[in-house]
Amino acid sequence: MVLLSLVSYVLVQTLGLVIAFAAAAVLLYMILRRFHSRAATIALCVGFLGISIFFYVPNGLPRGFEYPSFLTSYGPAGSPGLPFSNVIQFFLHFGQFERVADIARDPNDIPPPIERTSTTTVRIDITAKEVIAELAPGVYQNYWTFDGKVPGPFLRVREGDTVVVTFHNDPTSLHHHTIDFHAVIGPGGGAAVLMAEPGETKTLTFKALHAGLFVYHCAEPDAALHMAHGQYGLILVEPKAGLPKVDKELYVMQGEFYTTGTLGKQGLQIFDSQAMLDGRPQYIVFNGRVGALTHNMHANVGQKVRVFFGDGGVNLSSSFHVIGEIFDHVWQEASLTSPPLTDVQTTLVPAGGATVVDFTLLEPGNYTFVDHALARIDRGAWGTLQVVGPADPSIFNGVAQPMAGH
Ligand SMILES: [Cu+2]
Repeated sequence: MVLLSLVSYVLVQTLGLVIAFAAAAVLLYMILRRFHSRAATIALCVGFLGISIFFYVPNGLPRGFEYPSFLTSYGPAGSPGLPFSNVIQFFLHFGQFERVADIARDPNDIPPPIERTSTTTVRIDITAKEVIAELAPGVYQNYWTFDGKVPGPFLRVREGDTVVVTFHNDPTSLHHHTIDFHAVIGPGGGAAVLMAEPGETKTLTFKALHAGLFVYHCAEPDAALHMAHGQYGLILVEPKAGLPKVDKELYVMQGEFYTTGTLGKQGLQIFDSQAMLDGRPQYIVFNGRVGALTHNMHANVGQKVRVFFGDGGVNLSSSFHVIGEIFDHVWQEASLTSPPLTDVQTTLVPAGGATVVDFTLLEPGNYTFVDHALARIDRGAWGTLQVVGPADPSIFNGVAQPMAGH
């Protein structure tokens, strides 16, 4: 069904226009023939076709085949377009991609805080996998993932630890993949070492020298192209003294998806490289898809909540805000060795960056996480923390009206 919708989309976009122009040309020929000689009619029809092609090729054809192998790139390597042979490969191997029922990483899927007081060797196993999943109801995306979810797994180590990463590129992948850890000091953040062909396994050992919350992402050229398919995650390097205790931790990452179909267009989507270069995503979401965080974030009045928030981009910075809350602490740009800011409403998170915030829940109700460039909530960038417990009228009192998302 999904494949059929894609095929019909391409046919309608590309062949539909050709057929329409051809039919118009035939009609034109029949009309002109009544008034002109054969030679004059043919000359007029050729002129008509020439004008049609002149307008159609730059507008219709690139949209129809959208997979732009033709894009120019001045980047250091690769192109944001994909080789046209990938289209054929994709259809030939369409059956081998795993259909993931829910691409969203559970925001509660975080390893517990580190209790040990000494350094150790931590072993991490990650698999790059290309899958098909829903980006929004009825809208399907070919995701490139770490461990089959977006974002990739939340990794947690302690400052000074030695980290051994074993990276597999699943045999069903069509592309090379790798990982650039922003927590690594060394060429490419390890990307050159971990570069793996489909079916290959690579290993990297690094020392986590700096505490902080770091983004990791695929850096296989073109890196933006891979990140715009969902390949990013966070690695927390806890400071030696640890972080102040909280009652609940949540893992949220913002990301963009560039589809040729406009917002809400059903079926399997073709990636729009030109929109990515232009920085015009159709979807801006938390944890991989529209609606990923609407039902799975719960807490109680009196609890202190920490959010590890990262921005996978690939183009946009995020103005992270929780509606109805004030951040008690913001470790700005996820620097855990600097003192946190206090009493912050909205914090700016750069593409390829992160933040750590905590806040205290004083009133029951729904608290909506947003990118406060608020038009982006219409593209999917929101989630809801549901808080239960006793109300305190001395802090907040009034008759609440029903309000979606609040
Ligand atoms: Cu990749």
